[in-house]
Amino acid sequence: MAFTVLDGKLPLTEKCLHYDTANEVPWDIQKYWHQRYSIFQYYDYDIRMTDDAWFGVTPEPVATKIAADLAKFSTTQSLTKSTPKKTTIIDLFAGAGGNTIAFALTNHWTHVIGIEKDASTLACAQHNAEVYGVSHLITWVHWDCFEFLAEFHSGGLFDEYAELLDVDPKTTTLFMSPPWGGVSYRDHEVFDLSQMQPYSAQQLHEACRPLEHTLFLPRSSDLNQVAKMMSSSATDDEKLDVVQYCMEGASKAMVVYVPEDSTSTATAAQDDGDEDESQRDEN
Ligand code: MGP
Repeated sequence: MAFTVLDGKLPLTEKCLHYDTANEVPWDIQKYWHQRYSIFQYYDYDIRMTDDAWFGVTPEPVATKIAADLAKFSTTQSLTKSTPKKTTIIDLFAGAGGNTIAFALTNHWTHVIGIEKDASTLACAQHNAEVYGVSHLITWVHWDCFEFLAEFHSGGLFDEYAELLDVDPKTTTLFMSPPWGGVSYRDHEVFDLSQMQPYSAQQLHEACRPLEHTLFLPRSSDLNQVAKMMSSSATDDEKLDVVQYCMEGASKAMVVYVPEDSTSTATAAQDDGDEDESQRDEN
């Protein structure tokens, strides 16, 4: 697949849909369509989604809270330790744009980059960013994020796109909201992260290392696996921030904030009583 930093908009395709009424909506998306204003509050302003994107898009209140938390982390350096402050954020699975738009809306980042390999989904994201008035703040890359990361780590990527993609890995934080392999995670009390499809959590983590990165995972993900997986990304006396993001009293996802570096053993901490630190109810 060719690497393209977009200087303009991809055309909307027949897959970039906006459903006005319930009877237009495929049965397996009905539940999400009924939550459409929690997903995008400006849904009625012609928000576009592919049918696949409905399953994985981050609801706006959650995306907004994560964006605020990442902006805060980048200034307090609780995530970045003594490494340079982060000024660029890359959303590696941009999807229909929920998280990327939220990052842009913070007005915190010098660069917000959204990567998406499916052209129709990316066209939706670009269109949705226009609806939210932030398209001028986002650089879109039409590419596979693993290929992007391999090039990014090697440092050789950007000559061709120096103007559009002027970013330094040292001041970049990565965000991944990957596909989880459908909704079967709900069948398990504790979700085995090695079973995530098509990419295991370990594979995602390895692709991002050694850069600071954030993983958006199923709410029931196995914390022991998280701790083990991250054992080389934090020192013994550090704790990882692992946050349950909630709406209407129920968790939507578990988010793991992984610091830069890869040295010794980490402790995955999930405080269950402290509103500020772990259990955040968005509504
Ligand atoms: P859900 O699995 O439909 O559970 O999505 P929900 O809404 O609690 O439904 P219920 O039937 O359990 O009440 C929960 C959230 O998980 C969604 O809002 C998405 O943000 C996120 N999500 C779900 N899936 C299947 C994916 C996925 O494949 N990838 C990503 N990144 N997020 C997902």
